[in-house]
Amino acid sequence: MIRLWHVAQSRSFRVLWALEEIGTEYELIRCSFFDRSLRAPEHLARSPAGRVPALQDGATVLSESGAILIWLSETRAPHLRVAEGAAGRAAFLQGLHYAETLGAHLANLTQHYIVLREAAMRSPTVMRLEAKRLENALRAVGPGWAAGAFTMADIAQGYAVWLAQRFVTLPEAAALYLAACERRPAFQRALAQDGPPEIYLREFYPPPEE
Ligand SMILES: N[C@@H](CCC(=O)N[C@@H](CS)C(=O)NCC(=O)O)C(=O)O
Repeated sequence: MIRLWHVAQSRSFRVLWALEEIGTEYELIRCSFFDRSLRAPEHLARSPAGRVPALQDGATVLSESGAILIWLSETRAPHLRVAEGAAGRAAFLQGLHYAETLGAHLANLTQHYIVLREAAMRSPTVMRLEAKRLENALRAVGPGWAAGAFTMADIAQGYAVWLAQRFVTLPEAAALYLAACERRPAFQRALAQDGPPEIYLREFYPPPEE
């Protein structure tokens, strides 16, 4: 049985969505960023940095969302990956890892808007810069799937685009891409499982004025 440690709206949504795409049984363990449970020794044994996602699959434990997506595709869902040597492999790898280019900006914006609660701690310059850089990076996404057909690369990227809409106006191709992700029944099932939001409580976080 697969067990997934998850915080609503976080990167563990990628894994939740992937599990719904695969249609396999799993146990969802909902956690919170705000109750120190991710710093408990038993969670640190699963995730050395005290983060989510963490996944247990039999004797295997993983705590990197990209690695988990690949693991799940290799063990259960070959249709959600592009195998080594197959056409589209480079685009698959590019899409999977490009999600981290988007993710770096999203992490910085999340630090500024959510984690740094007092205005004096934040840098309006960095907030504007990160929003601009995110918007520019999003121009490389969509409207089609990263590797031609839908794969784990789209789960990695799709989550980033879904989150990005809280910080920037999506470029047209990225907006079409997100709409295609949202039309997937597995995405909707994952959303229904996600749990009450506790990180992003606003629909949109505008950049500070100059
Ligand atoms: N590279 C990791 C990053 C995991 C990560 O940073 N997760 C965040 C949620 S999006 C987290 O658990 N943060 C809690 C913390 O930093 O204390 C992945 O992609 O899985």
